[in-house]
Amino acid sequence: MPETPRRPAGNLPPLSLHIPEPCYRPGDTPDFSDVPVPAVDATPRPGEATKPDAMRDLCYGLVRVLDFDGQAKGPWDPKLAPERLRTMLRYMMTVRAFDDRMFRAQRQGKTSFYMKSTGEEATSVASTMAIDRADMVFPSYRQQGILIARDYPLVQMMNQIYSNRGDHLLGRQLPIMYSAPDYGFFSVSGNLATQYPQAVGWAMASASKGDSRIATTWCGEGSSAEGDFHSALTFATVYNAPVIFNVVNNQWAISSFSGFAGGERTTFAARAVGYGIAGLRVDGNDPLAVYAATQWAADRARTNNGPTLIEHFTYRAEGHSTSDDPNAYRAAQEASAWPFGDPIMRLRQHLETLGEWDGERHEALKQELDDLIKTSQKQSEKLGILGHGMHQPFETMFEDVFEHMPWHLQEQCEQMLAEQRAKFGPDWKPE
Ligand SMILES: Cc1ncc(C[n+]2csc(CCOP(=O)(O)OP(=O)(O)O)c2C)c(N)n1
Repeated sequence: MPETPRRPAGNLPPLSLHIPEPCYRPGDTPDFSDVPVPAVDATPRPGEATKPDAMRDLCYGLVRVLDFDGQAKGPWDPKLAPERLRTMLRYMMTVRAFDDRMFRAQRQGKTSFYMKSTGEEATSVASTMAIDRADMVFPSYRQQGILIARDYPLVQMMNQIYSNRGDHLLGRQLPIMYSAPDYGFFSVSGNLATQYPQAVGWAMASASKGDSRIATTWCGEGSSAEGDFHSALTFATVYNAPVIFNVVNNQWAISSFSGFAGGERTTFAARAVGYGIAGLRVDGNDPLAVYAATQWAADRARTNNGPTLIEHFTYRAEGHSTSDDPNAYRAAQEASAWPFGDPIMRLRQHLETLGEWDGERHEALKQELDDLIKTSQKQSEKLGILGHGMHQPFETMFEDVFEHMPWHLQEQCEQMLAEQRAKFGPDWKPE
């Protein structure tokens, strides 16, 4: 066999790897002027049954509705009534007030952990308002806005955060990893992206039963590099599962910027192209755009036209969690320099532009919500906070896993009780 002629190795450059590096580090002045900001009416709205390959451009554009003067424009305007817009604003402001209060509670030592969603309130609240209450949601850990938009009791959220006597998860989940089956909210998992295949499985079951409910799921752009993300998309496209995949691209995965998940090469919405799934890229700080895109995807799923991947282009305005200090790895002014502003301020401005809101009402609502959160917190703290003894009774940690407690758990339970009696006296009894 004649050998295929090859370029002499001596003429080739040495192989090298590209190591992504964020544009700005602490001390730098961020400049986002190169982030494309398409006009509000520049992105067409295809019909909900459009084939994925006929709408690829939407993976590279940006669905927008609100311009920076607070006007709603273009084909994606969902034309919501002012009352509905005010409800959306109230939920988003509740999330922010809740986050601020619980962050402080962690700093005061009342809980071990908290995660804020500051700047991302629109992505969870507006999309929850665009689906049905009966639809099933498989969230990540930064979607407290879903529970709040489904009117989940704030005191119960706090009980979970404090792992106190009122925590119906019995202190077994990390704070903020809620589970609310009655609210169509699947248990939050600490293992990134596991909720993606679970959502697809649920959606497939819903379809195979001939039901009308759809599933939605969430992860960050960093988690889109997980294997689970990709197997979920494969199953969804193969079986045309009625599911909406939300990728919240908040630019950072703890201290890794989006480039480490592939963000330098293409958009996260474009992940959909390879799977033959519809993809939409949305301004995640524009609550009306988030609402409109979700409504589009929900209609598509409900009419058997298949799954949709929505990239919410946004910015994580604060630390990853209470265990993180973003000043160690990113420029301090990034959040304020973000070209798409703050989602709450944008909705407020829109309502004011419509003549349906004003500064006085805004301040009154803020005060009302702060009071509500404070009252809820007081109520929850009566049932205990971290380290004040009112946690779940110890022995419950051995219960509810097996129908009949196996011998080795019984043995461990007895050992624990013996240790408690040795410490507190022979009369000590579990409460
Ligand atoms: C399988 C797995 N790998 C790593 C981690 C540690 N971890 C927790 S959150 C996180 C960052 C995720 O970032 P992203 O998906 O962008 O979501 P965001 O926190 O920005 O909302 C990492 C690496 C984990 N919990 N699970």
